[in-house]
Amino acid sequence: MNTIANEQAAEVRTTCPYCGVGCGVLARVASDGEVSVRGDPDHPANRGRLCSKGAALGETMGLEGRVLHPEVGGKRADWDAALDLVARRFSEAIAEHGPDSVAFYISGQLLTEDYYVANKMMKGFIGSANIDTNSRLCMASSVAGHRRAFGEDVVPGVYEDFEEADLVVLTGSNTAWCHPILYQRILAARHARGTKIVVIDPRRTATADECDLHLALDPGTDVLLFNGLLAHLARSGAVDESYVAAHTCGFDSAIQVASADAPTVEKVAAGCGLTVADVRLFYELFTTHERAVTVYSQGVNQSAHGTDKVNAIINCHLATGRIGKPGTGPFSVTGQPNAMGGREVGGLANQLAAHMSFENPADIERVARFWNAPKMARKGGLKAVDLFQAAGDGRVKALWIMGTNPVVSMPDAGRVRAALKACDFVVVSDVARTDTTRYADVFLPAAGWGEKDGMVTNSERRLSRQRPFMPIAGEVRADWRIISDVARRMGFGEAFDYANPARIFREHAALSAFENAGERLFDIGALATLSDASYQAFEPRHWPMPIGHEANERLLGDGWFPTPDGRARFVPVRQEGFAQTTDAAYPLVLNTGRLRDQWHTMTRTGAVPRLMANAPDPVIDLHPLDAAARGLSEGDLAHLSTRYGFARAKVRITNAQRPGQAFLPMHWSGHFAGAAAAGQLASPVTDPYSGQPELKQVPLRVTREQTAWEGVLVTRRDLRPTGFVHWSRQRVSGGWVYRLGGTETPDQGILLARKFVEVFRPDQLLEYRDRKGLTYRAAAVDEAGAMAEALLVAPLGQLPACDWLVLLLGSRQPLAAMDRHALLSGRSPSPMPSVGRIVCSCFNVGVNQLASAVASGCGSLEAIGKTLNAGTNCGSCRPEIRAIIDAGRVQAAE
Ligand SMILES: Nc1nc2c(c(=O)[nH]1)N[C@H]1C(S)=C(S)[C@@H](COP(=O)(O)OP(=O)(O)OC[C@H]3O[C@@H](n4cnc5c(=O)[nH]c(N)nc54)[C@H](O)[C@@H]3O)O[C@H]1N2
Ligand SMILES: Nc1nc2c(c(=O)[nH]1)N[C@H]1C(S)=C(S)[C@@H](COP(=O)(O)OP(=O)(O)OC[C@H]3O[C@@H](n4cnc5c(=O)[nH]c(N)nc54)[C@H](O)[C@@H]3O)O[C@H]1N2
Ligand code: SF4
Ligand SMILES: [Mo]
Repeated sequence: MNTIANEQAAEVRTTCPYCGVGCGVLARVASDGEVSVRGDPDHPANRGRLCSKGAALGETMGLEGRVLHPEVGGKRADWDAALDLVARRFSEAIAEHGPDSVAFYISGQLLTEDYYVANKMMKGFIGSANIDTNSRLCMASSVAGHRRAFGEDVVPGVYEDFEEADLVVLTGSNTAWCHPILYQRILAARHARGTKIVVIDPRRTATADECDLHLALDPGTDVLLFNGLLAHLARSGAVDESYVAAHTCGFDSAIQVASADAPTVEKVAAGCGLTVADVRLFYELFTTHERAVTVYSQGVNQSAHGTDKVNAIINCHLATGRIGKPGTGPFSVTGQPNAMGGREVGGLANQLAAHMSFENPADIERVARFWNAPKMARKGGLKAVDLFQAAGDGRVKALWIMGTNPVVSMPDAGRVRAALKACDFVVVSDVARTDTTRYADVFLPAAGWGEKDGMVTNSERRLSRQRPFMPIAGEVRADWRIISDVARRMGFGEAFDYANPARIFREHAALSAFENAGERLFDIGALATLSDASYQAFEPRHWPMPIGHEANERLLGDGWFPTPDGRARFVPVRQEGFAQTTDAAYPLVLNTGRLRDQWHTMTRTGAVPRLMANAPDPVIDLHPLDAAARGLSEGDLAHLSTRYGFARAKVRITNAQRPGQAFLPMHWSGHFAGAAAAGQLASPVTDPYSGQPELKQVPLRVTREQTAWEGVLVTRRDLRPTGFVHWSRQRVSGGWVYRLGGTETPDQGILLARKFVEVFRPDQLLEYRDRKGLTYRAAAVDEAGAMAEALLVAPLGQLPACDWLVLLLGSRQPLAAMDRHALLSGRSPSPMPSVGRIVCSCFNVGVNQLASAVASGCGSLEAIGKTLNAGTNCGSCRPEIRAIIDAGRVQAAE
C-alpha cells in the first residue's frame, strides 16, 4: 500500500478544489479509508473556516462514478493503446489538414502545471492557438476589461481590502453562495466596523439579505448605472484630478460619453428600472466613501457587453484614484479553483503564456525562444463558442476536452452535442463519467482532488498547493502526465520530459521572468529555482514574486500601469441595447446561475446526500404575476423554451424575482434530470471583445406542463429512467430518490412507473392499487427482509410526503409488520412531521423545523443556533435562516 495512506495520523495541507476563494483544507485519511477534512487555521484565505461544499469534501472521495482505466470506443483499453491512438489521430489530422484542424478545450479545474503543459504543447509544438478553456464562459470579460484599462490582466487588490473598505459594492455576484468564506469575512467586518454594503443584482439573492441597499436593476443595464456614477462623480467634484492627470489617459472622452449616455440620475433610474432615490443613494455612498471596493462576477462577465461593464466599473475607480490602496479597488472574483492560474499560463485562445500577447510580435518570439518551439502559433485561436462550431462543421477534426463538461455547461448545448457527434475524433480526460464522456472516442481517466499534486492561484493572486493525501486510484494519471505522454508520442520529445510537477512549475516561473524587465507584472521569477522540497513545503503567497524583490501584495497602487506609456486607460463605454429582445413568443428573460450547495454540473457535489438536500429538484423561480398569468402554482411542472432548446422544471413562486424575469440553476445535467439543463436554453451570443457568451439573459417562454400524475421511487439502484415526461433524482443516504411525472392519465402513469419494480420476483414485492386504479404503491424487500425499493404513484397533488421512506431505505433493517402495513397504506407508521427541505446541511435542519422554532419564539440567528444548532458550523445557511426569521416576523405582524 502507498505510504501516504499509512500515515493516517498526519493531516495533509491542501487547497479546496471548488471556488476561487481558495480556502486551505487539512485532510486526513482514517484507517478505514474514510476521509475527514477541516479548514486550515493557518491559511490566510479562510483561517480555518469552510463553507458547506468545502466541509463536505470528505464525502466526495468515494469511487462511485469514477472510471479507473482508459477506454477506447467505450471499451477498456490499456494506457499505451489509448495514448498511441490519441497521438496518431492528432498527428494525422495535423499532417493532412494543418495545425488548426485540432483543438483543446480545457478548464480552470486543472492545476497550473497541467494547464502550462497543455498550452505549451498546442501553442509551441502543434503550432496552433486552438486551445480555449471554460474560463471563456467565466472570466474572459474581466481579462479583456483589465487588459483594456491596465494593459495587463491584473487584479490589483487582496482579500484584506474587503475588510478595510468602508463601502463594499457587490455587483453581479451572489457572494453569499458563490464565495461564501469571503462573504463571511465581509459580514464580520461589517459587524466590527459598520462597512456599508450595496448589492446590485436583478434578483434578491441571499447576498442581498444583509445590505444597506439592493439595486434590483433591469438585466444588462450595468453600463448605464456605472456611466451615471462616473458622470455624478464629475458633477460633484469627486474626481481625483491630480491622479487622473498623472496616471491615466482618456478621461475626457470617457466622461463625455458617460455624460451623454447617463446625463441625469432620473435618466439612469428610468433606464435601469430603479427608483431615483435608490440610484442617488448609491451614488452618494460611492462618492463619500473613499475606501470603496467594487466586487464583480458573472452578472457582469457573462454578458454580450461584459467587457464594457467591467470597464464602466474600472472607470469609476480610476476617476477617484481608488486602485491598489488599502480598502479600495475594482475586484473581479474568480470562479474556479484555478481560474487565475489558467490566466497566468495563457490558457485562453487569444493569450500567450505568462501574460504575453499575440498582439506583440516580440512576445511571440520571446515565448518561442524560451520554449525552443519548433512551430510557434502566431495568432490567436478559436474561442469556445467558435471552437465547438468548428468541431461541428468539420474544420476541427480532432478535439481533446479536459476537466470540463461542455455538453452541459456551454450555451446552446444541443448544438455542442451535435458538434461532438459530428467531430471525427473526440478525446475526454475527466475524473468521472459525465454527459460529455458519452461522446468520447477515447476516455482518459484523470487523477482527482486528493490524488493530484500541483499549484493553484486564487482570486487575490495567492498561489497555494493542492497536495495529494490518497494513493492514486486504479490506473488513473495526473493530467500533466497524460498530456506529456501524448506530446512525447507526437515527437515533441525532450520538451515534455517532466519528472514531476515541480519541474513544470519551475519552468513556468522562469518564463514569467524571462526577458522581463518589469514590464510584465506577472513575474514569479523568485520561484524558478525552488527545490523539489521547497515546492512541496510551499506556503501560500501572492504574486508577483520577482527575483530579489520583496513581494508587494497590492498592485497598481503606485500609479504605474503596464501600458506602453505607464498610464491606465479610461475606456469610453455606452449602454448598448440587448443582444436579443423579448417578444410575444418569448416574453420573459431567463437568468441562470448557481445554488448554495452544488458545484457546476454536480459531478462531485451531486453525490453527497446532505448537499443535495437543500435543493433536491430542478426549480425555476418566477414572480407571482408571471406564474399567475400562466396558470402556474407552486410545485407545478413548467415547460421552458427558448430559441435554442427546451427544459422542464418545477415552479417556485417568489418575490425575489422581478416581474418578467425567471431564474434557473445552471447545475442540472442529464445525469440528474430528464431535461433540466440550463445550457440547452442559454444563448451563444458573445461579447465582441472577450468572446464570453451571454449566459445570464435569454428570452424565454414558460407554459404549464399538463401533468396528470406524479410518482416517487426510493431505491438503492442507480437508474437512468427513460420514457418519462419528467424525472429528476436526488442522492440520499443508502440510495436515490427519483421524482417522476407525466401528462398521461394516472392509470397509464402507473403502467409506466411499474416497470421499475417488475424486475423483482413476486415474492419480493408488496403491492397495493386502489379500486379506481389511480394510486399505486409497491415495495420490494431484499433477502434479509429490508426495504430495497419503494414506489408511490398518485394523481397530481396527491402524493404523500416520503421522508420516512428515505429513512427506511437508509436503515437497512428488516421490515417490521407495521412497516409493511405502512408501505401499503403509503403513510409513515409513526406520526412523523416532515422536516421539510433541508436548510442547514451540517446539522440536517429543515425549513419546517426552523419555521416552528421561529413561531415558538426564536427571533435571532443566535437563538436558532442554541435551539437547533442550525447555522453554527459552516455558516452557509445563515442568510436563509435569517430570511425564515424575517418571514416569521412578517407573519406575526400580520
Ligand atoms: N455554490 C457554488 N459556488 C460557486 C460555483 C458553483 O457552481 N456553486 N461556481 C464558481 C464559479 S466557476 C463561478 S464563475 C462563481 C460565480 O459566482 P457568481 O457570479 O456570484 O454566481 P452566479 O449565480 O452565476 O451569478 C451571480 C449573479 O448575477 C446576477 N445577474 C444576472 N444578470 C445580471 C445583470 O445584468 N447585472 C447584474 N449586476 N447582475 C446580474 C444573477 O442574478 C446572480 O445572482 O461561483 C463560484 N462559486
Ligand atoms: N447557463 C449557464 N451556463 C454556465 C454558467 C452559468 O452561469 N449559466 N457558468 C459558466 C461558468 S462560470 C463555468 S466556470 C462553467 C463550468 O462548467 P464545467 O467546467 O463544464 O463544470 P464542471 O462540472 O466543474 O466540470 C468539470 C469537470 O472536470 C472534472 N474534473 C475535476 N477535476 C479534474 C481534474 O483534475 N482533471 C480532469 N481531467 N477533470 C477534472 C469533473 O469531474 C467535471 O466533469 O459553466 C459555465 N456555464
Ligand atoms: S468558500 Fe467554500 S467552496 Fe470556496 S474555496 Fe472556501 S470552502 Fe471551498
Ligand atoms: Mo466560472
